[in-house]
Amino acid sequence: MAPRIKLSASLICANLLNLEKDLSTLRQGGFDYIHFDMMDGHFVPRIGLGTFFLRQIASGQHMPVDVHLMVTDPVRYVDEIADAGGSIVTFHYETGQDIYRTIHCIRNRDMKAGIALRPFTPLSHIEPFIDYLDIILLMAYSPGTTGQSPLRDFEGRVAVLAELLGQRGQEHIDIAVDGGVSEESIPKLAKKGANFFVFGTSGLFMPDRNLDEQIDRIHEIIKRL
Ligand code: S6P
Ligand code: MG
Repeated sequence: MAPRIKLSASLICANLLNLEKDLSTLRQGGFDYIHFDMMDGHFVPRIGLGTFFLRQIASGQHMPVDVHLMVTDPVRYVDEIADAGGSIVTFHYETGQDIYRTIHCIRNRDMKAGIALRPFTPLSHIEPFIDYLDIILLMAYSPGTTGQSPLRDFEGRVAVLAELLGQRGQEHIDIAVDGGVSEESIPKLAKKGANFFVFGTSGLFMPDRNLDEQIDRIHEIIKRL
């Protein structure tokens, strides 16, 4: 059976000055996760959120934290993330590191493990690892930034992955989409099989919209799926 819809809010897109209030609003508004983008300035050019910050966010007990590792050497950070209270860790296939070992390290620390993919990495590359994954995260555009245009026919890519999981009898694995998730894109992505939505500047943290109202809009859309 396909997993239920899950909502994750990308912390890097939030207004840090309103953080305490906004995290409570997200939790009360039924968000499932805080999406925590870690960037090392090497796998992607920017430097992003780190584990000191993760510990504070995770111990605030607002929501579980889904950590998206955009770093060259994921294994190096797994213990720190576990100690800091992370719940899900996705790392990029394109790191070229030992994928199976990385998954094993994450699961060994009782966290859920996922592979993330850049927009043009062939889905066939992750086939050997599917049976060991809890989640697969598809990036709609190159990782490391926010507010970019999604890949043309990103929905088509989601459909191919959903079909692949179906063929393998692994429909329970979450299909996460990250980048450009909006009121307009959710129905199209969900129809093709995405169930885990990472929200950033396109659909949640919007300067001209009130967060509570935007969460209500998201729920309205999800109700109609
Ligand atoms: C991108 C990062 C994402 C973004 C978020 C942006 O490098 O992994 O998690 O924070 O997806 O969303 P949006 O709506 O601004 O494209
Ligand atoms: Mg991300």
